[in-house]
Amino acid sequence: MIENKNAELNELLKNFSIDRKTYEFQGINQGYINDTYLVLDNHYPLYILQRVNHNVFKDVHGLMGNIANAFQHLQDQNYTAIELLKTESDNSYFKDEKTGYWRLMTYINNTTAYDNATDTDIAFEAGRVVGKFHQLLAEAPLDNYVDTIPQFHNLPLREKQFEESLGSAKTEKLETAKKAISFAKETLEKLKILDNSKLPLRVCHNDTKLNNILFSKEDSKALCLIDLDTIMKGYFYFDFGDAIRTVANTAAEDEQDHSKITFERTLFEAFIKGLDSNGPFLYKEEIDLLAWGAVFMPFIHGLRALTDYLNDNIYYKVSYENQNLDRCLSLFDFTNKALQEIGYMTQVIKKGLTPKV
Ligand code: GN1
Ligand code: MG
Repeated sequence: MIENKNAELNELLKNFSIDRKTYEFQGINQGYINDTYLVLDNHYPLYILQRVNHNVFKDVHGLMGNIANAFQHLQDQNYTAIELLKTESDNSYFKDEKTGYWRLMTYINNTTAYDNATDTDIAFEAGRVVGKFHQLLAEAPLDNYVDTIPQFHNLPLREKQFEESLGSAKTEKLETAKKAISFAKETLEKLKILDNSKLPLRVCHNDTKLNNILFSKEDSKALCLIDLDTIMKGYFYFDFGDAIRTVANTAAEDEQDHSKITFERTLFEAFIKGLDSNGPFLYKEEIDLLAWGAVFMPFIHGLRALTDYLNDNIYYKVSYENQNLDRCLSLFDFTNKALQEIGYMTQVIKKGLTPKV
């Protein structure tokens, strides 16, 4: 079976402009969406090969265009560039009739990613590199970016999908998820105060959880952001909140023991310092809403996980039946903890970040 898979993947690689060799492959089972393999030559890692989930990403051509556009701006001595390897016909991805869309990227050696921040240096570096990403993309023309998942972080849309799942879910599931459902309803009401109308749209990453940041094993510096499928227009608080839900929280996204879930103030403060180390790049209106991002993002992810649980796991890959519910409960617990820190976060943000004028 594995032999077959290797042969299949080697066959696929023949479509890319790289040395003709027999490569080895290691599956990377971290993501919930795409299939990812490390490509090795004689045990030495060279590339990352990915099949893009076409069920989730309808416009792969547009998605790859977004990445290529962003790469043109993500050039800086403090930001490590990733490259896309071209196909034999000079494309940035290959479409296989049977298995779908594939892309190949350079693997950056001696790097690692963290699920949680274990110390303030990691949190600082995460803040610095998320800020750098935004600073470099601040001047990028927005019209060049298509919406790879339309309304990805749009709460009214996620609310509608949640309502629909309530209508079709099995009675046992509605019962099991009772607490989560009532927290969702309450919090949806609270978040109605969020007003995006004064915020500038930016090119965002839209999936800035900590393990999408690559760190150097040599000097522990954050190098760049990976997993670029959701690069598209958005608001800065999306990227801020998605980072905070994993940087300031020391527990896993599907942690079942909620006593382990904490909002770590020292990690939050270090992240803000890291953001600020880039100099001012955010407008006052964005800074004013930032603390809510740290509530909004864990909540919207929890809501999506809950919806998928009620829909019998049709969107996320799950490793056991109730994993989506566990993710939801853990994310909602952190949402609640972040809600209690709104006043504190607002103060730290106001003191720590200088608005761009
Ligand atoms: C999904 O597969 P992965 O981990 O890159 C999801 C993100 C979530 C993440 C974890 C396109 O990303 O929004 O942050 O799971 N991506 C998509 O919850 O839905
Ligand atoms: Mg992703």
